Amino acid sequence: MPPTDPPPPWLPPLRRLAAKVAAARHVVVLTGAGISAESGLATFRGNERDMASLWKSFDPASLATPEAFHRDPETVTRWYDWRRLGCLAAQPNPGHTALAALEHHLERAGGSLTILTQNVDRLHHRAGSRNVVELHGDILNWRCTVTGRTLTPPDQAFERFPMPSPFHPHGLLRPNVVWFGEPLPEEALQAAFQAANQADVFMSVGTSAVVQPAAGFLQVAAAAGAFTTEINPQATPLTSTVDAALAAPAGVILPALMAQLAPH
Ligand code: BJW
Repeated sequence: MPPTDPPPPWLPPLRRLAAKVAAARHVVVLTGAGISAESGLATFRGNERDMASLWKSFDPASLATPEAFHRDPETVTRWYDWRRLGCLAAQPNPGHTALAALEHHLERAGGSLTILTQNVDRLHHRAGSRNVVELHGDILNWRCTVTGRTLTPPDQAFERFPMPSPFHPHGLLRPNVVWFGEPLPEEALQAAFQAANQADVFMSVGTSAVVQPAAGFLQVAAAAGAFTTEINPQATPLTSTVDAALAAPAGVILPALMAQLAPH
């Protein structure tokens, strides 16, 4: 008999998670930049060795705030337009696809999957997920700073920086994202609290869990009795609090979870 590799350390917690998901009615997944890292999009604070973290070259406080936009709209607009084009060029990866499959799997059994995403890249939608709550908005649509009306810019780069708004003579276009110090969209916030309170299983996937209020939803779910889990190669403030921590990439664990639930 040829020697076999030892099972990965995440297999026992994965089996526990699969058993909980199989028995669950409502599953909620909070996602962060890490789930899109395997699509080639840089994270904000991750310390991946093979890709530049967005925040390594730019201080977040200097770009992701309304004050930064008002102080230097050209730099902020250029940075977001560059990222917008990167998101359009990226493709969903096996982690996104597995979550879309999990939604179908749970719905066929009368249950539900809700994705609470901090990501603005729309890759969950493009993978086929339907029940997606965008906590921090999206980068593909932009809105007028005066009227709030949104539009979808063309697939190529903006030609002028910053973009004047077509909706108001004194307005600028800004990305339809949530910056530090801005409130999350009320509808998204309410949907997130409701989903977290009803969750039987809550998974935190690919987020450093340092940005509030998103990072707090896992505790809301735990207080309401949910089984909690984290999928992240690196430890976060949530790691020691969850029922099962799986220290591996989302693109490995989520397809493996689907394989446990629906083996072919
Ligand atoms: C992998 C992987 C692989 C890699 N597989 N994993 C309470 C206490 C303290 C402060 C606050 C508080 N409440 C509010 C605040 C202030 C602030 C805040 O949280 N600050 C903290 C940083 C201290 N929060 C806010 O300001 C929020 N607004 C608010 O609360 O408003 C209240 C209000 C009410 C009424 C009136 C006015 C105000 C808004 C937060 C907005 C966040 N915006 C950003 C930018 C969005 C636009 C853009 O994309 O540019 O959102 S910041 C940035 O961080 C972005 C992300 O969504 C967010 C979270 O980052 P994420 O996704 O976790 O990424 P990383 O890079 O941090 O982590 C990646 C992880 O993936 C790593 O752990 C890797 O290990 C892992 N990983 N490969 C799995 N293959």
